[in-house]
Amino acid sequence: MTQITVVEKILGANDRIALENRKLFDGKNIFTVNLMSSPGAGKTSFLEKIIPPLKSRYSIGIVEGDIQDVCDAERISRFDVPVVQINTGGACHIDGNMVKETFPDLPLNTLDVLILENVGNLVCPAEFSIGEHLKIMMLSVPEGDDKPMKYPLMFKVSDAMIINKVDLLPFVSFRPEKAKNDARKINPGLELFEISCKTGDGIDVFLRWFEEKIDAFHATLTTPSGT
Ligand SMILES: Nc1nc2c(ncn2[C@@H]2O[C@H](COP(=O)(O)OP(=O)(O)OP(=O)(O)O)[C@@H](O)[C@H]2O)c(=O)[nH]1
Ligand SMILES: [Mg+2]
Repeated sequence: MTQITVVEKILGANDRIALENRKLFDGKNIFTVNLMSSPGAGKTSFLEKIIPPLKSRYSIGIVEGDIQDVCDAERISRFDVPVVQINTGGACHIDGNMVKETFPDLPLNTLDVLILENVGNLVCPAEFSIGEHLKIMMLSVPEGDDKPMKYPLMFKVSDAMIINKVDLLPFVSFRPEKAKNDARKINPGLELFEISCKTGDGIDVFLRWFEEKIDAFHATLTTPSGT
């Protein structure tokens, strides 16, 4: 019982900070995305694919979350966009407070879109909101098509599931239809995409959907009734 009380308090504190973050993002018209997956599913590779086309339309910022090291932030910095690295020092997820601590290092007054690459983990990041508008989770083909049924919370809380590394389908026994059907059983509203960061397949379809989301968000907040 004692342990359950502690967990509830931690989540409550995080929810309060996430709400403050959300108010700040809304006030500054920054569409914010939490990108989650197991380690190595291809989150940074995906960002490397989508940043160049997005950059031509929007002012983009990236927050990289890792237990340690700055190698993902270095990969992103090649694209000449603002990037901040969070090192959790052992924690398996990014929480609202860690995101808040990046604000002094981000050009918040000019950003249109902020994307946070969470720590590679299919469990803990699903439990912590950071104040984001959209949660996107990535499942890569080598991980297996049983993941939605084994790690349901991640699929339940996400707005979109991206199946990555479809170029590897001929070499592994991953059934995309099974993964998609199981994920939709958990979350009927889940948007589904299939991509390969290696070949670029499916990236354009994702970008069309994503840009609609960004534009709809900015339209809402810039109309008089939305202010
Ligand atoms: N074949 C293939 N390999 C890919 C694809 N996407 C990423 N990879 C490879 O998968 C490995 C991990 O990719 P990353 O982008 O670093 O994955 P990540 O999710 O950012 O990893 P963490 O930040 O450590 O959780 C790298 O060797 C990539 O080159 C893909 O679509 N197809
Ligand atoms: Mg990465």
